[in-house]
Amino acid sequence: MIDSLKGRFDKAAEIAKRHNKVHLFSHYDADGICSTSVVASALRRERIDYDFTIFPTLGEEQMEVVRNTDFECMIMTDMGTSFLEELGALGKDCIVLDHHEPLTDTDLAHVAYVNCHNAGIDGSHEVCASTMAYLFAQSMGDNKDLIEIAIGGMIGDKQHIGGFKGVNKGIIDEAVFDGRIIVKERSLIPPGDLRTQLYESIDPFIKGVSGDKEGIEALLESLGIDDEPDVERMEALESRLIQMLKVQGTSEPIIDECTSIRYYLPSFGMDAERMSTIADSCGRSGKELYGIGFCMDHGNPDAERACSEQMERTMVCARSVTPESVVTMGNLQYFTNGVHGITGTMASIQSKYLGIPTLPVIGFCIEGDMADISSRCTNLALSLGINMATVMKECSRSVGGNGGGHANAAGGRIPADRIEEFVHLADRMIFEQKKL
Ligand SMILES: [Mn+2]
Repeated sequence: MIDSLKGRFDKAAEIAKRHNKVHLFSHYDADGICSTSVVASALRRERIDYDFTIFPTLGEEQMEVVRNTDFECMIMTDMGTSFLEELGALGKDCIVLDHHEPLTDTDLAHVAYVNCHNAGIDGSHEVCASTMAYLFAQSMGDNKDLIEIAIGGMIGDKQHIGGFKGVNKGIIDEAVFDGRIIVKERSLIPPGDLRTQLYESIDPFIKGVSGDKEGIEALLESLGIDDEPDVERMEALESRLIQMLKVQGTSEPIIDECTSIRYYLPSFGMDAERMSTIADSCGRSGKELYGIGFCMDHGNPDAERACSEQMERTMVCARSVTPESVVTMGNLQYFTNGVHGITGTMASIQSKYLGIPTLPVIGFCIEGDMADISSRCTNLALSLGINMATVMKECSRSVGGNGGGHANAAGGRIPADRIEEFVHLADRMIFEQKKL
């Protein structure tokens, strides 16, 4: 089915090749940073110069930045679907590679729009922006090696959970066959420096381990583990961690999802989940230059340092989410967080590991008179009929903001003084969704 998009990718590549310089716009998460890096690498090989701007979201303010940026051609990845008309109105060459649900499928004169949804392919589970960027790169030239970067976006968007599917699976299988990616055994915690992996573990978030240095030391000591544990001790550690997850109330399917196959990236010399985390942390902490450099050059010490700093901030925030700080309503849970770029991660932790699994989680981050919203819900909540993309879109609009995303992970931006009103509308809408 992806073949039906080939013409669109070829047209996009043809447009890009007409220019000496292209401006890239994308999202600050792993998928945004990795898709930008894939596109930038493909452009660099064609000797096309590039510049980039990374946004936390795409709203009116960011569109103003786009309008004021000097370029003749731009490529937007991981966003743009909700602003196609506005992009067309710029009268410049715009290429949009997105996987979010399309509000329109316009054939605008200056916009080359490629979205997997237009070929009937699910953009929540089997194609992310990095997949789209990878396919675009193949229309630009022989760029199969860029899969080592694209996989970071797939993992960042959680599309590897339960095994890669559909288009992603086809691409990953080919890369594994070609030896560009090495498949390793399943494990709960990614391979790498043990203490770092335990400390920075978000998926799974384990109380008394994640972000807890003393907890980790006590745990390792109780199992007689030092720096280089043998297989047997690693197995004992893994069983203990699973037991801890069960005690904190994490469901079996979620534990099973976390115990995923590991992909080793030879040019990075690290596990793909680790690579994804570094790209994500750099993007979210405003160090996109390091993140993109790290992806394109297959390593960067500044990016690794930025990652530890961001993970430290994330862990402090994650540990601050306590039952007392979360408001539970009949059909949702919500909290407010003061640190930018972390709310989505906190919502995800609350949804999967700490909160009530049937209730979607909404996190607000207030900045000035606006509030950024990140929402998450579990597969269990999805199975009840909940769709957070609709909730974010409709309820944000009702209070004078905008929003959208995926059924299980969506966001928005609204006036901060209308949060109360927003949560009541959302609570009502989720109740209605469950009835259908
Ligand atoms: Mn994405």
